[in-house]
Amino acid sequence: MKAPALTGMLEEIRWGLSRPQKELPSKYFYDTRGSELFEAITELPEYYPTRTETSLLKTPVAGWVTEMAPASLVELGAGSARKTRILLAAMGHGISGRTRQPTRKRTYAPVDVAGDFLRATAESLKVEDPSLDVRPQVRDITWDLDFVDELPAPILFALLGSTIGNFAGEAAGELLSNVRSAMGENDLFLVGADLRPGPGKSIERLEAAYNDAQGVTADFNLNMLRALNRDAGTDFDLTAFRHRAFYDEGEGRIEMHLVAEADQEVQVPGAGVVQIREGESIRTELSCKYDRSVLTGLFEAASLDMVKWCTDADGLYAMALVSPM
Ligand code: SAH
Ligand code: AVI
Repeated sequence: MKAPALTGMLEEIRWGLSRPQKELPSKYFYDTRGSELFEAITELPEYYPTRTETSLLKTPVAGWVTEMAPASLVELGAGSARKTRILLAAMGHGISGRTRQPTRKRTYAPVDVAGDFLRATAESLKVEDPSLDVRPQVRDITWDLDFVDELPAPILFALLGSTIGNFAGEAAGELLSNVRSAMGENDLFLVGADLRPGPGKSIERLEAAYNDAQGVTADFNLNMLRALNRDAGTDFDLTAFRHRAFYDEGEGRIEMHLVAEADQEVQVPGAGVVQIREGESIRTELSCKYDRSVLTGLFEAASLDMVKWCTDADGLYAMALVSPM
């Protein structure tokens, strides 16, 4: 198992660093330290998406879920599954009054590339609720989701935290189509999405969420180089790069980069030395922002129909529930 994974990783790194705009896949942020840094980001005053999504999950999304009464929840890119507790509780209604125990058997299949972090998440959920059947899947969410055939139906699929935004252009469509292929006719899919600037959301507020005053996002960004040095055998000098994040209004997305502060030579196993000039950057993440019509178009292209939609009062963030067409 290990060798093909490393080969795939090195191929992605070599390909990304050979592009005119050097890039690295954002999934490599999430080793255990990266997953912990992301958790710290979600608590920053500037990072509004997690707080806003939590509030929308409580109202109205929990009501949608209770109405659907899914038997299983498949969460793509689950991370710590902190907000997921709201969905699991909504799946358990009715709760039997005396014992407060959920009356229905529920299965939860969190999917994530961050294996150790995912297993820890699964363990703590089992301790919190021994009646929950937890089946963690350590895998890339763009791979075939055939494991869902084993799960009790109907299934609610969920992609929270605006993780859809980290799949830009065709990749977003491919991810949605991948989920669509795994869905049965009574299944539903819940997607959280960060919105584009508007009357209640300035570009400054959006950019601040990726340039926090404490520098946690900068550490998260640089941590990718540490993870690659350890797991892929590269020798990036972490002290020679600085964090940069900005909103591209034309593309409707945040871009995160690591900018070289001096000329660099980086060893990439199998590709020799990669030269990076002073001032040149490696793009480590795209975080696409949406509006209702762009999202509807993406869903329709994947044969998904939007059945519910909500945003907070300021128009920061949206949740969409979609069904197979
Ligand atoms: N859903 C959580 C975590 C979001 S962070 C929340 O809303 O707060 C994004 C998560 O997706 C991380 O846990 C990361 O490890 C995972 N992830 C990113 N790319 C992935 C991929 N291609 N396949 C599987 N998991 C991925
Ligand atoms: C997980 N993902 C949706 C986050 C985002 O906002 O794009 C990752 C992140 N990058 C920087 N801060 C948070």
